Amino acid sequence: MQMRAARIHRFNEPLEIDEVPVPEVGRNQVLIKVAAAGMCRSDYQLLDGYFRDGLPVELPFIPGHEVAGTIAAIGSEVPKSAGLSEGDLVVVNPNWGDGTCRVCHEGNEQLCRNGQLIGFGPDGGYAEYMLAPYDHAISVADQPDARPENLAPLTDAGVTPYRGMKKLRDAGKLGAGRTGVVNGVGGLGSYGVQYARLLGGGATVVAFGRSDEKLAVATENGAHHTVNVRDKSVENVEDELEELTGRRSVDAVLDCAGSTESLALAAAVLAVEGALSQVGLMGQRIELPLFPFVNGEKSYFGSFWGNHNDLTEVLGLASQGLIKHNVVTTKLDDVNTNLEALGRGDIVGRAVIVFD
Ligand code: FEH
Ligand code: ZN
Repeated sequence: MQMRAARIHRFNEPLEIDEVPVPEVGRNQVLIKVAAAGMCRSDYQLLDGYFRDGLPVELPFIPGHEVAGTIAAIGSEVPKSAGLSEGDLVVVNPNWGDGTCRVCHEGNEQLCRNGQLIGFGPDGGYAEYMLAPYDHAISVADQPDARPENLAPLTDAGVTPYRGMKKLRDAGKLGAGRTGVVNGVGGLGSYGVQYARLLGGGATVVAFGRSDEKLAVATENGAHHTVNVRDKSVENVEDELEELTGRRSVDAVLDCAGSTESLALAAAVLAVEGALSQVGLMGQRIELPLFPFVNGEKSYFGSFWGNHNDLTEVLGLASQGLIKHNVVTTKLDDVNTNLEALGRGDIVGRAVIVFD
């Protein structure tokens, strides 16, 4: 059987929509009929060569690491105890560790140095079918009303800021009387704002962004205040913060952009004992002012994607109706137009490819 798949053949060139064989399910795998595949800025960066050294891939291959779909076939050695049946709606936990190292044993497969990330080597979800190890298919068959286009982005855009926000919460940087900023309100940040409210323990939530349209979404998602930081000096932003919150500094920042500018601003507005949790990955380097970080006992957390438990927690919140989805559906044929828009930062919310 053949399927349609958008594949990267060469860096910096449009993806090609090819007819390729549907992959055969291996003994410990499930074959998933993809219903929805989220489009991430990392896919644009994958194409432009950002990950060429860190995550070398063999071309051609199929990107797409945010996947929801139904089980089309189950491998011969998948145990009954996995509870998977053909036709079940599942999401794919996209990080496949080797299962043997310390971080895998801790449950942090996304940090495994011998691991694989779907859509960054193993073929991903920009196709009608894809394979996944059976223990990375998380059934949502108990949520029959859940829509695949809402579920798929939860596996990255949804879970990545969740893990980053948990680091701030667990470090005691949120809570009543404190201010938390979500810096960058694109695909990840629009969920980030919601977690600042859900996990913030009453913290005041401020969204920093560079587009009024995206900031309006942040307000709908629960931000108490927004600051459009485009072309503003640190002093201008501090003035606005003071007007909005009564303070010129903040206690926690979840940086969902990762650009040189976003990091510089985050570091500049961080109060004594503040913490910066970094999930965005636009730039190349982290530059933090050393003395203020040392004598103000400020913390920096790198936070990468999410583990199985983070993802099931996010799915749990979504099933209780506690997460708002900001999704723009699209079709496989429009993949290149959407990738270009992602590169320009023009997508409000998450673009998700849906299949019939
Ligand atoms: C995926 C692979 C490599 C770097 C970053 C990403 C993100 O999309 C995950 O947050
Ligand atoms: Zn991603």
